[in-house]
Amino acid sequence: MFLFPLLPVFLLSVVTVASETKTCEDAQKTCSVITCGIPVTNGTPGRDGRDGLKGEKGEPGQGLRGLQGPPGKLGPPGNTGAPGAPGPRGQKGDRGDSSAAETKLANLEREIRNLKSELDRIKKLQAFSLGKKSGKKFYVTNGENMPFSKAKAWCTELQATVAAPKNAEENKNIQQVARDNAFLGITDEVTEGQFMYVTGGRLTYSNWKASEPNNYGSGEDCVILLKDGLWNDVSCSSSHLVVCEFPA
Ligand SMILES: [Ca+2]
Ligand SMILES: [Ca+2]
Repeated sequence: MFLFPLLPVFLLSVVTVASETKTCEDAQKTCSVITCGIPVTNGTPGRDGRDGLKGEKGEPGQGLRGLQGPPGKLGPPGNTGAPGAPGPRGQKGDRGDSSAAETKLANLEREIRNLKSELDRIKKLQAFSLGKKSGKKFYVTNGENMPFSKAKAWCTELQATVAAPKNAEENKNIQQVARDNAFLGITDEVTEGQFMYVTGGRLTYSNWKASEPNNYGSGEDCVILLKDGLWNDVSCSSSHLVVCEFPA
């Protein structure tokens, strides 16, 4: 009841304010808020309004893009990867030439067997032609006369030695092969008067002719087998038959 009489005044004020507000809104189109606020003399400043709704995202800026920088440093090498799976098995290769080598070897072996056989046959033929007995030394001459040094060289080249009889039988065999004066592998070149085998060792058998050895003239250090089987010391530089001796 107390407020009732004031209602018209209040309503009037509201109308007035509304009227003023409308006028201000119209005025805002052409003037500033401050200008509009001036006529309101009795109002108090409103409280700060709430934040408005979030605006739409703006357009990207139009600034100039910077130049591309230089490439960065090479990074450190990565870790070694795990080994890959084994590849597929390859095709079988061609057959090696071992078979060819084996064939060649077999041919060589056959050739050697043939050569050995041929050599044995020739040895037997020669032994037969010279009347060689099995298990006995083998004597060979080429029928030429030469100094003792040359005779020695010939026998050495044949991997033999100058014939040197160790007993009467061998002496006879050499005599039969030579059929003429032939050097024996015996000298006293090292110590005068002391005859030795050229292969080493003192004589174990001798068949000197009477009055020999006599070291005649300027000296005789070599020995020859005479046609009758007796021995004589002669000069080593004189020439006589060479008879080479091969082991039994
Ligand atoms: Ca002598
Ligand atoms: Ca003599």
